[in-house]
Amino acid sequence: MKQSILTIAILTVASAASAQDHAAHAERPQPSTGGAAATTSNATSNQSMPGMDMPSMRSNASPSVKNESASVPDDSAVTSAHGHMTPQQMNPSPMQTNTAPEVASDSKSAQVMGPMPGMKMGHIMADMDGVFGPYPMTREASGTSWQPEDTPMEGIESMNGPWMTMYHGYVNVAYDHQGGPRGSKHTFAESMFMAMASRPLGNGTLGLRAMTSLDPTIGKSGYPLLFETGETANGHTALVDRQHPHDLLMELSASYSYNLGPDSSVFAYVGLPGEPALGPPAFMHRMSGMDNPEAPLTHHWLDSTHITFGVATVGYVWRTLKLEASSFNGREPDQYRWNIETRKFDSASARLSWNPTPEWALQVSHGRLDSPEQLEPNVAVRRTTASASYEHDIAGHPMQTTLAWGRNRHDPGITTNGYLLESAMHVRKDWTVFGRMEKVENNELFQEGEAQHGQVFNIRKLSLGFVHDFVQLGKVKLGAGALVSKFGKPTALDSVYGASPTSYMLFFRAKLAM
Ligand SMILES: [Cu+2]
Repeated sequence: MKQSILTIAILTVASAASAQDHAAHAERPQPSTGGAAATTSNATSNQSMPGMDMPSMRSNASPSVKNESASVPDDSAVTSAHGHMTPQQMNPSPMQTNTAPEVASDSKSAQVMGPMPGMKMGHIMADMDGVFGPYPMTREASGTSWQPEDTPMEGIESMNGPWMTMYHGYVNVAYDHQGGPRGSKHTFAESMFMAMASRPLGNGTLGLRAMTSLDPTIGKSGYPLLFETGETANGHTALVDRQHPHDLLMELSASYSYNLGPDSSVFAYVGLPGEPALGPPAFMHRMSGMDNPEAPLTHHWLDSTHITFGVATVGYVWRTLKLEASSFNGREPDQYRWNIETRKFDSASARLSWNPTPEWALQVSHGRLDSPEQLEPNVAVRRTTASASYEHDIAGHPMQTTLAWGRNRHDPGITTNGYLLESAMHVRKDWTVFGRMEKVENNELFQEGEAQHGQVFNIRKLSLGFVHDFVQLGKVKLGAGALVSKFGKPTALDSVYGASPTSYMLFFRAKLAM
């Protein structure tokens, strides 16, 4: 465990150091959007959840061009404080990268090319305005959360009249082996499919989003995952050492943002289900975590509210800051995974987000979940989270690291903390390596009636893995990957979990890609 922690620490420090190298950053590989088969490491790994505002389209053709233009003055346009262009300043040829990626790597020649009507939008998207305000849409992640703007994008995008649509999705077929006496084996498929649409409306942007999952096919008790707890399979006993499946419907939401000025907006977001303003972006939507097919142990300390059945959020954006508040149904989904649940809005949260530079996304948030657990309806949870995500390149390879802390204060009851450090790096075109280190104070490892029920145990977990996308068929990339996990725990648990259990997963992945 110590060696592994050292490895991750070295990796993080090395990447932070290398990110200081601005030259390397500017040489980030260009997104190539010329056709289904033309993909780059930049284009393959991330899922932002953008919407797009055509009239505020900015001139730069890609995130990397954007970075270059900071040092190469662009006399064709006067950009605003955070790099946006007004509609009048908009370069008439934003489509050029779609046909000539090699030309697009030279921002000057890109700017003199003519428009290519009818071309796919491709990674122009990366420079569109967000759904919730006038900032780069690459800042937007799950729900109304923010990620670093420099996060590379992927997804299948297109324009239909004033509507911009975007699709993301994947299916992981995994063989899961959790070690030790409490472990077990299971083969299952987990999946997510998301469709987004947005259009300008008045002085703002209308956004719609739908997200579904075929996770209910895994079965009510989900898949084996040592030390994972939360939710229930039968309505009587808690799920322990298993990750619950997600519901068929993970999000059905609508939003409207109104621009108050060139760099500020107000917005409203409603979802059934949806994600309240609490925590960092959900694990399957942040680049640092999305390639890992396992749910984090910290899920119920950080981002478990991402599939809330009933939420309304209002927010205010000013430049790099966002302040938002949500009212929502705090109850976690029940064991019936195919339906929509409704319940009164009994919970509330607030979040302050700050993206000081394109590399960083910071947030602090607090919420009161009135009665989150079906099995403990009289217990409320006050959840506090803080997180920092850092996006950077190492010699042209995008890497994202997230550090997060969450605290659940049970009322009545005890207070527990969860910590997460995770990184993912695209080491080569179509290769991703990832690592996740967590520590949680878990008091739910034993069922009612068992001697150690309610006791708090310090659990640590380290996972390392990779995924390789080995072929692309049309808009579907096929990949294969593996990860292995080791655990740290008090010796008091040795008789239950074994002295040193090892878990691993082997998985095939199909995902939508440009
Ligand atoms: Cu979840």
